Amino acid sequence: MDKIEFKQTFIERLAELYAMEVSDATPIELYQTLGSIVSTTYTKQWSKSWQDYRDTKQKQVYYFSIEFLPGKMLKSNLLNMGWLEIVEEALSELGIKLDDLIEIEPDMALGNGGLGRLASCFMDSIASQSLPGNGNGIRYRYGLFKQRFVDGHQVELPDEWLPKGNIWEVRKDSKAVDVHFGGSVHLEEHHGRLKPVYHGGYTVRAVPYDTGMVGYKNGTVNTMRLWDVAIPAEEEEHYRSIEDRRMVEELTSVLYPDDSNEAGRKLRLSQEYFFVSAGVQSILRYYKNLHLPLEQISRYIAIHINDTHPAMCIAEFMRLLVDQENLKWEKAWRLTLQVMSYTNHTIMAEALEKWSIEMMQDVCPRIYQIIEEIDRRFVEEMSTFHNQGLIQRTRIIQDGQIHMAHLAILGSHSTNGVAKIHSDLLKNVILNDFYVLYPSRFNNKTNGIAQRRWSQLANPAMTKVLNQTIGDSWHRTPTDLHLLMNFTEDDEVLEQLAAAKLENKKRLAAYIKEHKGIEVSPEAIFDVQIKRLHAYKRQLMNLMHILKLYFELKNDPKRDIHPRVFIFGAKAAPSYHYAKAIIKAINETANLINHDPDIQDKIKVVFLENYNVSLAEKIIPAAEVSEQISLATKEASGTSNMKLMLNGALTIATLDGANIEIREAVGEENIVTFGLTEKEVYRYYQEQNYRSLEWYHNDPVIQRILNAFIDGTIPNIVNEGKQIFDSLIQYHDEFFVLRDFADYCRAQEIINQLYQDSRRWNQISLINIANAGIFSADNTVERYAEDIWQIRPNPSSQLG
Ligand code: DL6
Repeated sequence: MDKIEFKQTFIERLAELYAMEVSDATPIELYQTLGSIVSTTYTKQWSKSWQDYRDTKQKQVYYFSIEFLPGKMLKSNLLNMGWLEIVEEALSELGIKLDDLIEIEPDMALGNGGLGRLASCFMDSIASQSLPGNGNGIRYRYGLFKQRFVDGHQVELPDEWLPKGNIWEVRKDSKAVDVHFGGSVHLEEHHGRLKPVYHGGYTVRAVPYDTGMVGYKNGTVNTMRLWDVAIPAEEEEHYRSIEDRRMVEELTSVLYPDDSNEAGRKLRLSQEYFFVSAGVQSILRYYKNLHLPLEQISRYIAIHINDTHPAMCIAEFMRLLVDQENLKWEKAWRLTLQVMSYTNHTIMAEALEKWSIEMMQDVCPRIYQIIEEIDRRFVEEMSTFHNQGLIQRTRIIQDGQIHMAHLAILGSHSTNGVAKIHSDLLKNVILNDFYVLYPSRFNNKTNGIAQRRWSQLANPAMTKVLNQTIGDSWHRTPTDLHLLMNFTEDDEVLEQLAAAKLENKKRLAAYIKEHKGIEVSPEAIFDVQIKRLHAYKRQLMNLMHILKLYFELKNDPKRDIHPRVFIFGAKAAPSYHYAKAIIKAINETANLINHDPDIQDKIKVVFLENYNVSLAEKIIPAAEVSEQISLATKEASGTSNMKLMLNGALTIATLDGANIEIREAVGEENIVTFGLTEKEVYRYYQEQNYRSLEWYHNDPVIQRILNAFIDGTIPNIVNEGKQIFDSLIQYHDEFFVLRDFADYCRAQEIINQLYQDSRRWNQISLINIANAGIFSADNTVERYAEDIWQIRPNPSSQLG
């Protein structure tokens, strides 16, 4: 569509939808009109992609994830359709600013952080690589809470994103399936086979809402299917009371209900079974419509289990094959293993899910029976070859608990970690027993990011320089960014990139002024830590370094440091009180420092509220320092490290997660590393000889800083300050903050020095951009497609 055609279509569509002219329409009406044109256009390609997959019976992958964090989709759809520039210009000729319409779109936040954003990056790249792939998740009515700060405390407000309208989704009642919960099940002999007989319980209807995942200029549009719940008309009589109805509605009401209590945990487990059962049933229905032998299903279908939340896919698939399709257990199990694969995203014990037997029996009794049988057969089979210790450690049911990671590993053909160090830790430490049993199942797939969103969409200023310098082949082939390495000595290019960065910094400075009332200088170093608030990510260490600088400047206002703005963005889980204490401490420190005239604006601290995908898109292009400072071994991969690097930030990093691969990519002189290594951390664990108290007593700098949390230096944090102080001293500093602190300060000083030499700094920035291509999710999903899912690009896509 050219500009004139688009303008004509826009005017006509606005008239059709609202009987209005452009001059009378509100931004919402204009946004809806644009959304309608975009979605009706790609709908043709959407059904074509789907028909291609079905008619040519291509193998498809279904990516099951309890979280998806797509953010806003209008601009990325426009980019992927190749329309962005034309639409921007055409709208401007009609007196409309595209950015104003984009502001209206809700930021779709059906996820907490890394895992959900990764799922959405993968959706983009799977479509962009013309791969037949679908998402499967939950259509939560409330997204992740909206974060507000009240007196420095995090307050959570509901994120009602749907009333504003979701122009991208299509409800498909004809594709609904029923999911049964509760009651009890016993087995009865029927024609020589044991069949389950269900008593009681209740049935809900799962209704899919499909959203098109538009590939990058390749005519492919895949599907992200999110399930909502409804009461089946024929079951109405069972849901008479408001209480009963509320129980059903709650199933898809909120993301991660509070699992600090029994009711919250039960709801969470019910959510997991709900989207698993709905998704697996609809896959099987599709497959049966292909009229292929069930025995061949793994040639056509792959199911991916994203973290353990969808691990019940394994038992649900077995249930359908055995109970419904009458397959023998052994054959069904073989097929299940071939179809399923699993990604582990964390080694943090608290995130490795376990459910009590009672709760699973209560929520989905037949699934429990199947898991019990999987476990029984595993123990029986292994007893011939392996020792009891190993079997007891790896079995699924232990001490009245069902270990979901064990189910995911034993019931799938592939288990992968998300960065080299993480995958190695899984093999050699965390899941070593499983690795001993099934070495060939383990592999690594380092994470990747949707690089077009994080460069072309988020950072047009940098994109323009790159396009002028190396052409635009990197849009489709991100490793072509490497061509930029030819310009490390080219002052003009270095200065153009620096000018783009400055432009982005000015924009962020204006945003900070508008939203926080804080004046920051675009000439200062913009130092960024953006990620969930968690003790292992050590936002606290960043805060301690800020306090160190503060005290030094108070002592010696002439101390030579380049002005720096420390920018934070992070949400803490609502029941994670320690993380909330750190938020409060950062906010109070910000207040203290930002208003202290002695500091002469040499340091500023800014905690931006409500960190989400849209805010990340504002912060990342302006960042110069990327804080990736988790305790080595604890961050599975990280992905903000990749996004920030792609935008030319220098990483200050521990040797953790994908930081290690970033160091390999850019070379040691273009990243600043510090801190304990994996080996050193494990040595401390083995020898149990880390005494944080000694580090406090022996280091006056640490002492001064920690005392500030409890002696009133940082105002208004009596309880939070004590909690933080105690975590480091009384509770032994679980994440070695004090141990790594001095080395972190050394690394920070290197950054301060490097910044003095602007040419060298600009070169480092360029080298980071040039080497970011390997972290494209296009690349990552290709590896999944070849090694794990065995799916191929659609031959009839425009790129296939
Ligand atoms: O793999 C995506 C992302 C990683 O980059 C992060 O390092 C990891 O923390 C995150 N894991 C999770 C799992 N839940 N927890 N905790 O979000 O996955």
